Amino acid sequence: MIIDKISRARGALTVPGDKSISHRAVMLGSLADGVTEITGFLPGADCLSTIDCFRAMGVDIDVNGDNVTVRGNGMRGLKKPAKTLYTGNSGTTTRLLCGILSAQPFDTEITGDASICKRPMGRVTKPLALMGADIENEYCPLIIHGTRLCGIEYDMPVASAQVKTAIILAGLYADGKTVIREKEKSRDHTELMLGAMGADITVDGLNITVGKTDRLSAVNVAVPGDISSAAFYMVLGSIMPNSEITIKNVGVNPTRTGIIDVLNDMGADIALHNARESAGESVADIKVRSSHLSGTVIGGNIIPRLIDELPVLAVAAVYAEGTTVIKDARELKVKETNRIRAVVDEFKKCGVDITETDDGMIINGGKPIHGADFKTYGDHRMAMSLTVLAQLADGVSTLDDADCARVSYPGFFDDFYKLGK
Ligand code: SPQ
Repeated sequence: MIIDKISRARGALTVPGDKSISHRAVMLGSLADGVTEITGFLPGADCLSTIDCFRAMGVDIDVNGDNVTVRGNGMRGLKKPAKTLYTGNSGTTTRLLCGILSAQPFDTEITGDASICKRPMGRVTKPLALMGADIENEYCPLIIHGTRLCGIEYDMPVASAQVKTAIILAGLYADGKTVIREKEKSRDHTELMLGAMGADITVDGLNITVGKTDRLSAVNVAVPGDISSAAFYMVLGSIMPNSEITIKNVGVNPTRTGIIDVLNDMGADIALHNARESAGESVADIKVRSSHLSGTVIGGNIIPRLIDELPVLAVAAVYAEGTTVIKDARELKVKETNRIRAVVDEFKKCGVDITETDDGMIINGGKPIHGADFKTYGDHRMAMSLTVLAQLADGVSTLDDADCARVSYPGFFDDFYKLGK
Protein backbone atom coordinates (compact mmCIF):
# COMPACT_ATOMS: atom_id res chain seq x y z
CA MET A 1 0.00 0.00 0.00
CA ILE A 2 1.22 3.51 -0.81
CA ILE A 3 1.08 5.63 2.34
CA ASP A 4 -0.85 8.74 1.29
CA LYS A 5 0.28 11.95 2.89
CA ILE A 6 -1.81 14.64 4.48
CA SER A 7 -0.61 18.22 4.90
CA ARG A 8 -2.32 18.92 8.22
CA ALA A 9 -4.48 16.98 10.67
CA ARG A 10 -7.61 18.65 11.99
CA GLY A 11 -10.84 17.50 13.54
CA ALA A 12 -12.39 15.33 16.21
CA LEU A 13 -12.63 11.56 16.33
CA THR A 14 -13.22 8.64 18.65
CA VAL A 15 -10.85 5.69 18.58
CA PRO A 16 -12.03 2.08 19.02
CA GLY A 17 -12.39 0.56 22.47
CA ASP A 18 -9.46 -0.30 24.70
CA LYS A 19 -8.02 -3.68 23.74
CA SER A 20 -6.94 -4.68 27.25
CA ILE A 21 -10.32 -3.83 28.78
CA SER A 22 -12.26 -5.49 25.93
CA HIS A 23 -10.40 -8.79 26.43
CA ARG A 24 -10.97 -8.70 30.18
CA ALA A 25 -14.66 -7.82 29.87
CA VAL A 26 -15.25 -10.95 27.75
CA MET A 27 -13.13 -13.23 29.92
CA LEU A 28 -14.48 -12.08 33.28
CA GLY A 29 -18.02 -11.80 31.88
CA SER A 30 -17.74 -15.45 30.80
CA LEU A 31 -16.80 -16.46 34.36
CA ALA A 32 -19.48 -14.31 35.98
CA ASP A 33 -23.01 -15.18 37.03
CA GLY A 34 -25.41 -13.10 34.96
CA VAL A 35 -25.31 -11.09 31.76
CA THR A 36 -22.52 -8.65 30.93
CA GLU A 37 -23.43 -5.95 28.42
CA ILE A 38 -20.27 -4.48 26.91
CA THR A 39 -20.47 -1.22 24.98
CA GLY A 40 -17.57 0.31 23.07
CA PHE A 41 -16.01 -3.16 22.64
CA LEU A 42 -13.01 -3.31 20.28
CA PRO A 43 -14.02 -5.58 17.38
CA GLY A 44 -10.35 -6.02 16.43
CA ALA A 45 -8.93 -9.40 15.49
CA ASP A 46 -7.31 -9.98 18.90
CA CYS A 47 -10.48 -9.44 20.93
CA LEU A 48 -12.50 -11.52 18.45
CA SER A 49 -10.01 -14.35 19.13
CA THR A 50 -10.88 -14.08 22.83
CA ILE A 51 -14.59 -14.30 22.00
CA ASP A 52 -14.01 -17.36 19.78
CA CYS A 53 -12.11 -19.14 22.57
CA PHE A 54 -14.87 -18.58 25.15
CA ARG A 55 -17.60 -19.54 22.70
CA ALA A 56 -15.66 -22.77 22.13
CA MET A 57 -15.93 -23.35 25.89
CA GLY A 58 -19.71 -23.04 25.83
CA VAL A 59 -20.21 -19.34 26.62
CA ASP A 60 -23.07 -17.65 24.80
CA ILE A 61 -21.70 -14.39 23.35
CA ASP A 62 -23.48 -12.08 20.87
CA VAL A 63 -21.52 -9.49 18.93
CA ASN A 64 -23.22 -6.58 17.24
CA GLY A 65 -20.57 -4.08 16.11
CA ASP A 66 -19.07 -2.72 19.29
CA ASN A 67 -21.92 -4.03 21.48
CA VAL A 68 -21.28 -7.43 23.00
CA THR A 69 -23.52 -9.49 25.28
CA VAL A 70 -21.86 -12.20 27.35
CA ARG A 71 -24.13 -14.66 29.17
CA GLY A 72 -21.74 -15.89 31.82
CA ASN A 73 -21.37 -19.56 32.76
CA GLY A 74 -20.11 -18.86 36.27
CA MET A 75 -16.68 -19.68 37.73
CA ARG A 76 -17.20 -23.43 37.28
CA GLY A 77 -19.25 -23.42 34.10
CA LEU A 78 -16.72 -23.56 31.25
CA LYS A 79 -16.95 -26.67 29.04
CA LYS A 80 -14.09 -28.63 27.51
CA PRO A 81 -13.58 -27.26 23.98
CA ALA A 82 -13.97 -29.72 21.12
CA LYS A 83 -10.67 -28.65 19.53
CA THR A 84 -7.49 -26.62 20.09
CA LEU A 85 -8.22 -23.04 21.14
CA TYR A 86 -6.77 -20.65 18.57
CA THR A 87 -5.63 -17.28 19.93
CA GLY A 88 -4.48 -15.75 16.62
CA ASN A 89 -1.97 -12.91 17.13
CA SER A 90 -3.05 -12.16 20.68
CA GLY A 91 -0.55 -12.43 23.53
CA THR A 92 -3.18 -11.23 25.98
CA THR A 93 -5.65 -13.98 25.04
CA THR A 94 -2.97 -16.66 25.20
CA ARG A 95 -1.42 -15.68 28.52
CA LEU A 96 -4.62 -14.82 30.37
CA LEU A 97 -6.24 -18.07 29.24
CA CYS A 98 -3.35 -20.01 30.81
CA GLY A 99 -4.39 -18.70 34.24
CA ILE A 100 -8.03 -19.70 33.77
CA LEU A 101 -7.47 -23.04 32.02
CA SER A 102 -4.93 -24.28 34.60
CA ALA A 103 -7.77 -24.61 37.12
CA GLN A 104 -10.47 -26.21 34.94
CA PRO A 105 -11.63 -29.82 35.38
CA PHE A 106 -10.55 -30.62 31.79
CA ASP A 107 -7.48 -30.48 29.57
CA THR A 108 -7.02 -27.95 26.76
CA GLU A 109 -4.56 -27.12 24.04
CA ILE A 110 -3.94 -23.54 22.91
CA THR A 111 -2.00 -22.17 19.99
CA GLY A 112 -1.83 -19.06 17.84
CA ASP A 113 -0.25 -17.65 14.69
CA ALA A 114 3.46 -17.74 13.80
CA SER A 115 4.18 -14.66 15.96
CA ILE A 116 2.41 -16.11 19.01
CA CYS A 117 4.35 -19.36 18.66
CA LYS A 118 7.58 -17.35 19.09
CA ARG A 119 6.46 -15.37 22.13
CA PRO A 120 7.67 -16.66 25.52
CA MET A 121 4.99 -18.35 27.63
CA GLY A 122 7.41 -19.56 30.34
CA ARG A 123 6.92 -16.23 32.11
CA VAL A 124 3.33 -17.37 32.73
CA THR A 125 3.67 -21.14 32.93
CA LYS A 126 6.47 -20.99 35.56
CA PRO A 127 4.58 -19.02 38.24
CA LEU A 128 1.45 -21.04 37.46
CA ALA A 129 3.47 -24.25 37.97
CA LEU A 130 4.37 -22.95 41.45
CA MET A 131 0.61 -22.90 42.08
CA GLY A 132 0.39 -26.53 40.98
CA ALA A 133 -0.52 -25.96 37.32
CA ASP A 134 0.41 -28.63 34.82
CA ILE A 135 1.27 -27.01 31.48
CA GLU A 136 3.37 -28.65 28.79
CA ASN A 137 5.77 -26.47 26.74
CA GLU A 138 7.06 -22.93 27.09
CA TYR A 139 5.97 -21.90 23.61
CA CYS A 140 2.67 -22.53 21.84
CA PRO A 141 1.11 -24.98 21.34
CA LEU A 142 0.58 -25.29 25.09
CA ILE A 143 -1.13 -28.32 26.56
CA ILE A 144 -2.84 -27.46 29.81
CA HIS A 145 -3.94 -30.25 32.16
CA GLY A 146 -6.50 -28.64 34.45
CA THR A 147 -5.88 -29.35 38.13
CA ARG A 148 -6.29 -28.08 41.70
CA LEU A 149 -4.20 -24.96 42.46
CA CYS A 150 -2.89 -23.43 45.65
CA GLY A 151 -2.03 -19.80 46.41
CA ILE A 152 1.55 -18.53 46.22
CA GLU A 153 3.50 -15.41 47.05
CA TYR A 154 5.14 -14.18 43.85
CA ASP A 155 7.60 -11.35 43.20
CA MET A 156 7.17 -10.27 39.60
CA PRO A 157 10.52 -10.46 37.78
CA VAL A 158 9.27 -8.27 34.88
CA ALA A 159 6.58 -5.61 34.77
CA SER A 160 3.86 -7.45 32.86
CA ALA A 161 0.12 -7.05 33.19
CA GLN A 162 -0.36 -10.31 31.31
CA VAL A 163 1.74 -12.33 33.75
CA LYS A 164 0.13 -10.57 36.71
CA THR A 165 -3.36 -11.18 35.36
CA ALA A 166 -2.72 -14.86 34.60
CA ILE A 167 -1.68 -15.36 38.24
CA ILE A 168 -4.64 -13.34 39.54
CA LEU A 169 -7.08 -15.42 37.46
CA ALA A 170 -5.52 -18.65 38.69
CA GLY A 171 -5.62 -17.19 42.21
CA LEU A 172 -9.43 -16.91 41.99
CA TYR A 173 -9.54 -20.73 41.83
CA ALA A 174 -6.62 -21.52 44.18
CA ASP A 175 -6.84 -22.71 47.77
CA GLY A 176 -5.50 -20.07 50.16
CA LYS A 177 -4.29 -16.58 49.32
CA THR A 178 -2.25 -15.55 46.30
CA VAL A 179 -0.01 -12.53 46.80
CA ILE A 180 1.65 -10.80 43.85
CA ARG A 181 4.29 -8.12 44.36
CA GLU A 182 5.10 -5.84 41.44
CA LYS A 183 8.30 -3.79 41.20
CA GLU A 184 6.68 -1.33 38.83
CA LYS A 185 2.97 -0.91 38.41
CA SER A 186 1.61 -2.38 35.18
CA ARG A 187 -1.89 -1.74 33.82
CA ASP A 188 -4.49 -2.60 36.45
CA HIS A 189 -7.70 -3.13 34.46
CA THR A 190 -8.08 -6.69 35.80
CA GLU A 191 -7.90 -5.59 39.42
CA LEU A 192 -10.44 -2.80 38.84
CA MET A 193 -12.90 -5.03 36.99
CA LEU A 194 -12.61 -7.91 39.44
CA GLY A 195 -13.14 -5.50 42.36
CA ALA A 196 -16.36 -4.26 40.72
CA MET A 197 -17.52 -7.88 40.22
CA GLY A 198 -17.14 -8.75 43.90
CA ALA A 199 -13.99 -10.89 43.70
CA ASP A 200 -11.86 -11.39 46.79
CA ILE A 201 -9.07 -9.04 45.69
CA THR A 202 -7.25 -6.23 47.47
CA VAL A 203 -4.62 -3.91 46.09
CA ASP A 204 -2.17 -2.16 48.38
CA GLY A 205 0.29 -0.12 46.32
CA LEU A 206 2.36 -2.63 44.38
CA ASN A 207 0.93 -5.66 46.23
CA ILE A 208 -2.14 -7.58 45.15
CA THR A 209 -3.84 -10.23 47.25
CA VAL A 210 -6.40 -12.61 45.74
CA GLY A 211 -8.52 -15.17 47.56
CA LYS A 212 -10.56 -18.07 46.26
CA THR A 213 -13.69 -16.64 44.65
CA ASP A 214 -16.70 -18.85 43.97
CA ARG A 215 -18.85 -16.19 42.40
CA LEU A 216 -18.34 -13.11 40.22
CA SER A 217 -21.35 -10.85 39.64
CA ALA A 218 -21.78 -9.63 36.08
CA VAL A 219 -21.36 -5.87 35.65
CA ASN A 220 -21.92 -3.88 32.49
CA VAL A 221 -18.71 -2.50 30.99
CA ALA A 222 -18.50 0.74 28.98
CA VAL A 223 -15.11 0.37 27.30
CA PRO A 224 -13.33 3.72 26.79
CA GLY A 225 -11.28 4.48 23.66
CA ASP A 226 -7.84 2.89 23.62
CA ILE A 227 -5.06 5.32 24.56
CA SER A 228 -2.67 3.07 22.61
CA SER A 229 -4.70 3.88 19.47
CA ALA A 230 -5.07 7.56 20.41
CA ALA A 231 -1.26 7.62 20.64
CA PHE A 232 -0.91 7.74 16.83
CA TYR A 233 -2.95 10.95 16.72
CA MET A 234 -1.15 12.47 19.70
CA VAL A 235 2.13 12.12 17.82
CA LEU A 236 0.64 13.07 14.42
CA GLY A 237 -0.99 16.22 15.82
CA SER A 238 2.23 17.19 17.61
CA ILE A 239 4.58 16.85 14.62
CA MET A 240 2.30 18.10 11.79
CA PRO A 241 2.20 21.86 11.31
CA ASN A 242 -1.16 23.57 11.54
CA SER A 243 -2.86 20.65 13.25
CA GLU A 244 -5.42 20.32 16.01
CA ILE A 245 -7.03 16.99 16.88
CA THR A 246 -9.52 16.12 19.61
CA ILE A 247 -9.71 12.45 20.51
CA LYS A 248 -12.90 11.89 22.46
CA ASN A 249 -13.65 9.44 25.26
CA VAL A 250 -10.16 7.98 25.75
CA GLY A 251 -9.23 5.77 28.71
CA VAL A 252 -6.69 7.67 30.81
CA ASN A 253 -6.09 5.14 33.57
CA PRO A 254 -2.85 6.40 35.21
CA THR A 255 -1.15 3.05 34.47
CA ARG A 256 -1.50 3.88 30.75
CA THR A 257 -0.80 7.61 30.41
CA GLY A 258 3.00 7.62 30.20
CA ILE A 259 2.78 8.78 26.58
CA ILE A 260 1.06 12.03 27.57
CA ASP A 261 3.70 12.74 30.23
CA VAL A 262 6.58 12.08 27.82
CA LEU A 263 5.14 14.05 24.89
CA ASN A 264 4.40 17.03 27.13
CA ASP A 265 7.97 16.80 28.51
CA MET A 266 9.17 16.95 24.90
CA GLY A 267 7.24 20.21 24.43
CA ALA A 268 3.95 18.88 23.05
CA ASP A 269 0.68 20.72 23.53
CA ILE A 270 -1.61 17.99 24.84
CA ALA A 271 -4.42 18.69 27.29
CA LEU A 272 -7.15 16.59 28.87
CA HIS A 273 -10.72 17.89 28.91
CA ASN A 274 -13.98 16.63 30.33
CA ALA A 275 -12.20 14.22 32.71
CA ARG A 276 -14.61 11.74 34.29
CA GLU A 277 -14.93 8.22 35.75
CA SER A 278 -16.70 5.46 33.89
CA ALA A 279 -17.10 2.00 35.41
CA GLY A 280 -14.06 2.51 37.63
CA GLU A 281 -11.81 3.70 34.78
CA SER A 282 -10.66 7.30 34.20
CA VAL A 283 -11.80 8.76 30.88
CA ALA A 284 -11.18 12.12 29.16
CA ASP A 285 -11.11 13.90 25.80
CA ILE A 286 -7.57 14.57 24.62
CA LYS A 287 -6.75 17.70 22.61
CA VAL A 288 -3.44 17.91 20.77
CA ARG A 289 -2.05 20.87 18.80
CA SER A 290 1.08 21.25 16.65
CA SER A 291 4.23 21.99 18.58
CA HIS A 292 8.02 21.89 18.42
CA LEU A 293 9.34 18.80 20.15
CA SER A 294 12.74 18.35 21.79
CA GLY A 295 14.58 15.11 22.48
CA THR A 296 14.28 13.42 25.86
CA VAL A 297 15.22 10.34 27.87
CA ILE A 298 12.50 7.69 28.26
CA GLY A 299 13.35 5.00 30.82
CA GLY A 300 12.82 3.70 34.34
CA ASN A 301 9.45 3.04 35.87
CA ILE A 302 7.52 5.02 33.26
CA ILE A 303 8.21 2.22 30.73
CA PRO A 304 5.29 -0.07 31.73
CA ARG A 305 3.00 2.99 31.45
CA LEU A 306 3.84 3.45 27.76
CA ILE A 307 5.32 0.16 26.57
CA ASP A 308 2.99 -0.23 23.56
CA GLU A 309 3.44 3.43 22.57
CA LEU A 310 7.24 3.25 22.22
CA PRO A 311 7.22 2.66 18.43
CA VAL A 312 5.16 5.81 17.85
CA LEU A 313 7.14 7.72 20.48
CA ALA A 314 10.19 6.83 18.39
CA VAL A 315 8.42 8.62 15.51
CA ALA A 316 8.02 11.70 17.72
CA ALA A 317 11.76 11.48 18.47
CA VAL A 318 12.58 11.52 14.74
CA TYR A 319 10.84 14.89 14.40
CA ALA A 320 12.15 16.30 17.71
CA GLU A 321 15.24 18.51 17.87
CA GLY A 322 18.15 16.74 19.53
CA THR A 323 18.69 13.29 20.95
CA THR A 324 16.11 10.92 22.42
CA VAL A 325 17.26 7.89 24.39
CA ILE A 326 14.80 5.03 24.98
CA LYS A 327 16.12 2.62 27.63
CA ASP A 328 14.92 -0.07 30.08
CA ALA A 329 12.61 -1.31 27.32
CA ARG A 330 13.88 -4.89 26.78
CA GLU A 331 10.28 -6.09 26.91
CA LEU A 332 9.85 -4.66 23.41
CA LYS A 333 11.85 -7.60 22.11
CA VAL A 334 9.08 -10.07 22.98
CA LYS A 335 6.07 -8.32 21.50
CA GLU A 336 4.35 -9.20 18.19
CA THR A 337 7.84 -8.80 16.73
CA ASN A 338 11.12 -7.54 18.21
CA ARG A 339 9.96 -3.92 18.25
CA ILE A 340 13.45 -2.53 18.97
CA ARG A 341 14.97 -4.25 15.94
CA ALA A 342 11.95 -3.56 13.71
CA VAL A 343 11.86 0.18 14.52
CA VAL A 344 15.61 0.59 14.05
CA ASP A 345 15.73 -1.34 10.75
CA GLU A 346 12.70 0.38 9.21
CA PHE A 347 13.57 3.89 10.40
CA LYS A 348 17.11 3.51 8.98
CA LYS A 349 15.59 2.85 5.54
CA CYS A 350 14.34 6.43 5.37
CA GLY A 351 17.54 8.02 6.65
CA VAL A 352 16.80 8.34 10.37
CA ASP A 353 19.92 8.61 12.55
CA ILE A 354 19.03 5.74 14.93
CA THR A 355 21.10 3.22 16.88
CA GLU A 356 19.90 0.00 18.48
CA THR A 357 20.93 -0.60 22.09
CA ASP A 358 20.47 -3.64 24.29
CA ASP A 359 17.39 -2.21 25.97
CA GLY A 360 16.13 0.41 23.55
CA MET A 361 17.43 2.87 20.98
CA ILE A 362 19.03 6.28 20.50
CA ILE A 363 17.55 8.67 17.94
CA ASN A 364 19.16 11.91 16.78
CA GLY A 365 16.13 13.78 15.53
CA GLY A 366 15.28 16.94 13.67
CA LYS A 367 16.91 15.87 10.40
CA PRO A 368 15.14 15.50 7.03
CA ILE A 369 14.05 11.97 6.07
CA HIS A 370 12.93 10.41 2.79
CA GLY A 371 10.25 7.88 1.81
CA ALA A 372 10.95 4.13 1.86
CA ASP A 373 9.34 0.72 1.33
CA PHE A 374 8.51 -0.31 4.87
CA LYS A 375 7.96 -3.74 6.39
CA THR A 376 5.48 -4.11 9.25
CA TYR A 377 6.61 -7.62 10.35
CA GLY A 378 2.89 -8.32 10.68
CA ASP A 379 2.83 -6.01 13.71
CA HIS A 380 -0.17 -3.68 13.96
CA ARG A 381 1.68 -1.06 15.96
CA MET A 382 4.51 -1.00 13.40
CA ALA A 383 2.01 -0.48 10.55
CA MET A 384 0.38 2.51 12.25
CA SER A 385 3.64 4.04 13.54
CA LEU A 386 5.24 3.85 10.08
CA THR A 387 2.17 5.57 8.60
CA VAL A 388 2.74 8.50 10.96
CA LEU A 389 6.50 8.47 10.27
CA ALA A 390 5.94 8.69 6.49
CA GLN A 391 3.79 11.83 6.68
CA LEU A 392 6.67 14.31 6.77
CA ALA A 393 9.15 12.24 4.77
CA ASP A 394 10.22 13.53 1.38
CA GLY A 395 8.89 11.27 -1.42
CA VAL A 396 6.79 8.12 -1.53
CA SER A 397 6.57 5.43 1.16
CA THR A 398 4.84 2.05 1.07
CA LEU A 399 3.74 -0.56 3.63
CA ASP A 400 3.99 -4.27 2.85
CA ASP A 401 1.05 -5.27 5.06
CA ALA A 402 -1.32 -2.50 6.09
CA ASP A 403 -4.02 -5.06 6.92
CA CYS A 404 -2.34 -6.11 10.18
CA ALA A 405 -3.60 -2.86 11.77
CA ARG A 406 -6.96 -4.62 12.18
CA VAL A 407 -5.52 -6.52 15.17
CA SER A 408 -6.14 -3.47 17.36
CA TYR A 409 -7.63 -0.80 15.09
CA PRO A 410 -9.76 -2.04 12.18
CA GLY A 411 -10.71 1.42 10.79
CA PHE A 412 -7.32 3.07 11.28
CA PHE A 413 -6.63 4.23 7.74
CA ASP A 414 -10.16 5.64 7.24
CA ASP A 415 -10.00 7.60 10.50
CA PHE A 416 -6.46 8.78 9.80
CA TYR A 417 -7.16 10.18 6.34
CA LYS A 418 -10.41 11.87 7.43
CA LEU A 419 -8.26 14.17 9.56
CA GLY A 420 -6.45 15.38 6.46
CA LYS A 421 -9.60 16.40 4.58
O1 SPQ B 1 -1.89 -8.94 23.45
P1 SPQ B 1 -0.55 -8.59 22.93
O2 SPQ B 1 -0.34 -9.21 21.58
O3 SPQ B 1 0.56 -8.92 23.87
O4 SPQ B 1 -0.57 -6.99 22.72
C1 SPQ B 1 0.28 -5.90 23.10
C2 SPQ B 1 0.03 -4.79 22.02
O5 SPQ B 1 0.95 -4.10 21.55
O6 SPQ B 1 -1.14 -4.60 21.72
C3 SPQ B 1 1.77 -6.23 23.20
F1 SPQ B 1 2.28 -6.68 22.15
O7 SPQ B 1 -0.17 -5.30 24.33
C4 SPQ B 1 -0.02 -5.89 25.63
C5 SPQ B 1 0.92 -5.02 26.46
O8 SPQ B 1 2.18 -4.86 25.87
C6 SPQ B 1 -1.37 -5.96 26.26
C7 SPQ B 1 -1.32 -6.15 27.73
C8 SPQ B 1 -2.56 -6.52 28.46
O9 SPQ B 1 -3.68 -6.31 27.94
O10 SPQ B 1 -2.44 -7.02 29.59
C9 SPQ B 1 -0.19 -5.91 28.48
C10 SPQ B 1 1.11 -5.57 27.87
O11 SPQ B 1 1.90 -6.74 27.79
P2 SPQ B 1 2.80 -7.25 29.02
O12 SPQ B 1 3.66 -8.33 28.45
O13 SPQ B 1 3.60 -6.06 29.45
O14 SPQ B 1 1.94 -7.75 30.06
